[in-house]
Amino acid sequence: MKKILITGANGQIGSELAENLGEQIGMKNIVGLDLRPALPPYKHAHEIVDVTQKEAIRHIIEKYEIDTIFHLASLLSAVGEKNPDQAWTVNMGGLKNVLDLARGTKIKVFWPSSIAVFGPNSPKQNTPQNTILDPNTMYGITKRAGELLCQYYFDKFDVDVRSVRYPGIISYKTEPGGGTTDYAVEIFYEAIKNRVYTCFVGPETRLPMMYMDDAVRSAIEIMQADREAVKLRTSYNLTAVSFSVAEMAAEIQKHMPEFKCNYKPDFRQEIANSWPQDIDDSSAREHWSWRHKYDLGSITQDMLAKLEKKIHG
Ligand code: VAH
Repeated sequence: MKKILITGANGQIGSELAENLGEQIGMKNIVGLDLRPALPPYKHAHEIVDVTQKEAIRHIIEKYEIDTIFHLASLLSAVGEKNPDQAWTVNMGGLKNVLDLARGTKIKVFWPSSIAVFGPNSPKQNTPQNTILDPNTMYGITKRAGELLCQYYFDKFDVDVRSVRYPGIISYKTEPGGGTTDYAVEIFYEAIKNRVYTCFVGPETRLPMMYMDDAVRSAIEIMQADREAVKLRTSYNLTAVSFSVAEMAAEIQKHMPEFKCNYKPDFRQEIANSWPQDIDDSSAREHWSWRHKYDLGSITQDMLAKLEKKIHG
């Protein structure tokens, strides 16, 4: 990976991936791409491009001699349910553009799928790599269709595209943008700001989660794995730890006894109910040695410490 393009560079994952990769290979070798101007502080090149415009992406690839693309630009689950047509256009059109541009080149592609590919009839516990996949959100449908597109481009055109099914991702640097798992970030911000949070899903809602440090490392590690080690070319189940909102609140109260979590479920409860409660990611652990580092305790400790500094200086 010498010259890296990150689409969705302003997003929750993109902004931290750019920083982490820039530290590894030099910021001069990182190009961010997004619909909006770069968010300060940034030190890499940044281009304002709509990923549904293939020729505009081609121009950036040629301009910077890109050899690796982390294609993160996407509408997430909650915002996708409010804008299903746009979710299809951006999520599927953007991915196909990137895969087409990689075709016939040596460009390697990383693309994040999601546990949203599972649906109401997928097993909820220890969800296996291969099982019923009946997503009932537009976001989940685009992620499952995207996985099949990645397999097709690998089989038919030898595009070296690699993918993981991310769980909910928790981070403090960039606020999340319209996902069902946003509650797992908002709860920390509200604990620091107001000592109280009203959660949009119920207390027993339990989903697979991952700290951003683990998420960024997983993307880099799968891209650095030997080609033969990446045996699955749809997408790998990936997780760190599962917990309920009530368990999160209790963990925060160990640091902040006065914290209170209230509950007012909205449309996102139904989305969360359709997803697994915990994931079997043994294929990722066996094929390319995936290992998570953060659990609920260390996530909570780091989030509260970092947000205290971010919010109160
Ligand atoms: C979302 N954060 O909530 C994303 C993720 C598993 C959830 O794909 O839409």
